[in-house]
Amino acid sequence: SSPQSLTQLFALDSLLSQEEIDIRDTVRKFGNERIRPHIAQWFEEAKLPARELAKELGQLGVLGMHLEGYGCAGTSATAYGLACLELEAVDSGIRSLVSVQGSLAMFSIHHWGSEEQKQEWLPRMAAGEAIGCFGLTEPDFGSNPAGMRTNAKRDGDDWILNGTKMWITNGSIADVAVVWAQTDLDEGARGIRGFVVPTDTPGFSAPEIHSKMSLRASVTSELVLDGVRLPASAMLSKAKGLRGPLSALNEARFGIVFGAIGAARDCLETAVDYAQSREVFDKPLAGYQLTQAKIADMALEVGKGHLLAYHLGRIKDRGEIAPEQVSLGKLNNVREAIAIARECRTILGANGITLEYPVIRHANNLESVLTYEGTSEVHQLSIGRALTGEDAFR
Ligand code: TGC
Ligand code: FAD
Repeated sequence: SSPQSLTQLFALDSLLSQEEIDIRDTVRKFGNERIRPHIAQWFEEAKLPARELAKELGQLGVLGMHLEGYGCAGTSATAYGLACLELEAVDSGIRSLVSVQGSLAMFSIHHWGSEEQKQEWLPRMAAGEAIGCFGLTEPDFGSNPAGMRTNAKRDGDDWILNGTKMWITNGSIADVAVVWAQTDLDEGARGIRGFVVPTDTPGFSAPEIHSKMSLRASVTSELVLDGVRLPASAMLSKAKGLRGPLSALNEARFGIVFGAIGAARDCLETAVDYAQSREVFDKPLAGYQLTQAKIADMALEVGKGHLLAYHLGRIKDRGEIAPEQVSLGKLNNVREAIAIARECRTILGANGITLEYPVIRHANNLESVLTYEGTSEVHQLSIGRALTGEDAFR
């Protein structure tokens, strides 16, 4: 009988509106036509034409697409998730570019910034004419940002920032950095505040991190803040304490719930296609029960991952999503995606280790996705805390 797609098998489109399907299809077409033909080369050479791509992604309308006003499209959260899914089906690095721009940098300015900050940055960022980055992690503080050492001290009305941020996506290509720093405005982590830092400010530099074996089609950098002087107006005055950056993380993590499933789908489609044409012991690999068991089990997880993402999308669209619910999606979908990528690699045999197929690229990328935006252990602890009432982080 003729094979069905996973979307047909799970009747996934019946859960989406026509508008959501149209947005999904538009982003899929862009990904397949504009990015897919080049992505293996960009990954191999670790070179992403990010400035050019940002403008095209801006024209596509996906930068800050779920934000209202200031040139943003104002779509549903589910539509934003679907865009992430289609972009990550091509490469996690492209989804990262969009996540960091829209959900971390733009969201922080949109949610916590002054009217002047919004007017100055958001329209250009939505158009992809200005690129943003988000500096929370430090060399010694990743999972526990409360311990950050980067600090902002008053000098008259100005702020002087000193410190180092690490593993910052888009850092070296950014026009603006949202930097989180400890101040003496309050005690401990409650004193953490956000600053909007134009990257041409004296004292700011962003050396690129090289030799990554994962997310090679993505720019990752260190941010060095050496006496960066900013006016009082540079602070994100509405964000107080860790709630500021963690609220932005909820947005980006939500996109990853969808995105990771895109990478898994691409691996599964590649493996099914390969198994149908590859002959072993005189018949197609797809005709063996062991292969079909792998395919069926992976299809279950990809299908369930979609259902979980769509469900969380609906909860978020009602404005009711809790951080631990985002943790459920991020933990499950990234963990399953990485397992699927590895299983698909076995189906491709030796061909699976080359960049001729997307599978090993997705598998390697997903190692970063498992770690960033809260490691799987952080999300386990967040779910554990929600279910037991006990905080096991410390
Ligand atoms: P805790 O005491 O639990 O909370 C401190 C304050 O924050 C509030 N809060 C949240 N608010 C919004 N969303 C959340 N998810 C929140 N979680 C906590 C909380 O209510 C409290 O507010 P207030 O007003 O009472 O002060 O904080 P904690 O120090 O115990 O930390 C909790 C923990 C470990 C979960 C948190 O630190 C964490 O999530 N750590 C992981 C760090 C992380 O995910 N970093 C990601 C950096 S960005 C990145 O990776 C980009 S990758 C590129 C891409 O996205 O593509
Ligand atoms: P650590 O926090 O040192 O964790 C090491 C291990 O210890 C992990 O397995 C972790 O789960 C475990 N662990 C930690 N705490 C506990 C605990 N309480 N109990 C049990 N186990 C625990 N950050 C940004 O701010 N902005 C960005 O744009 C950004 N982009 C990134 C891009 C890439 C490609 C990568 C790889 C990272 C990026 N990050 C970014 C950083 C990322 O968020 C951190 O790497 C992540 O939060 C984990 O921090 P860490 O690497 O310091 O690991």
